[in-house]
Amino acid sequence: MNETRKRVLNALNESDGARSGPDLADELGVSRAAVWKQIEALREEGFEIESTDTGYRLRTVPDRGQSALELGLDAPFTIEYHEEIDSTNRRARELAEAGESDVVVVADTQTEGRGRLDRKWESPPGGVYLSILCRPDLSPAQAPLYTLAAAVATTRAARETGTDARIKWPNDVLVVEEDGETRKLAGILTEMQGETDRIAWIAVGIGVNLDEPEVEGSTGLRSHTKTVDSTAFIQRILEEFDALRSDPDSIIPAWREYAITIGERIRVKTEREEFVGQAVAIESPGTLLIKTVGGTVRVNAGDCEHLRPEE
Ligand code: BT5
Repeated sequence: MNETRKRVLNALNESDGARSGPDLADELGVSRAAVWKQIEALREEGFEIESTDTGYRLRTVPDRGQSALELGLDAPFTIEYHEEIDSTNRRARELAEAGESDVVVVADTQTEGRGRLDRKWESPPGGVYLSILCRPDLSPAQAPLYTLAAAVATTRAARETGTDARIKWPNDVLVVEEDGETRKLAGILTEMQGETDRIAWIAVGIGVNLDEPEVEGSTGLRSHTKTVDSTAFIQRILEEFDALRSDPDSIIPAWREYAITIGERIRVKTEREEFVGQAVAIESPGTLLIKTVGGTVRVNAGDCEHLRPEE
């Protein structure tokens, strides 16, 4: 958000009464015209700002949008908001190539939402689609940690709304229904550009269903909880993600807390191989250990299917 706009909005938001234009201009060290311009811009974004005899008063905040997302966000990200975009990950890559960092691209709907391996991510309007672009001081081999961090952050934010969200290795956030079936609530797609010993940039894409999409085996947050404030929900994901990235040692223990994969009989398909066995552990940076008849194998990436014990 424009820095002056952000400060005008914060000042209005923190004030109990109305704030006069000259007063705001003095406090922020900008011209009255600049304050007025930002008030108009905020109104265009959907903020209801009343003009009274004593000045401006903030009445309501819009449900979505860049300023609403940045207001009160306790994480050092700039938001780029789109009502519609092809893919937030595609846009994050473009921003990365332009040298940006710590930007989150958020969209209300995507026309070409992507899953892993060129799969499609259904992105109807009113869902949560975001990509966090950052430049961590990590080696490319440690990148999976960020996927796990995103899964933990999403799971925690979903659990705060009252949904019993869990994680399936490596990147699915699921809800275990009463009949024992699992349904996919969110997916994560991490893309990056690596140098030999350091990540140049990483874009962590997170898609969360609010309403249930027309995809078999999927669910939405609103099927489990009556009201979801999508702006607050996105902010909680970003705040949790930021806390986890600043303490990378906390990521794997947090992931284990919510994971349903460990101890399960699973089938994992990697690009070239397929393993069936029992998931016994996860190791940094996200390697799954599977006990198979031929011995214990370690896999870093793949599609994981939970099997019934007798299969
Ligand atoms: C994922 O892939 O789960 C990663 C999804 C990442 C989406 C986000 S949205 C913001 C950012 N921008 C993007 O363009 N992408 C990211 P994967 O594990 O490959 O799962 C894909 C499979 O999930 C599909 O083949 C479908 O079977 C299923 N699926 C598609 N849309 C879904 C949805 N909305 N909800 C649940 N399942 C879905």
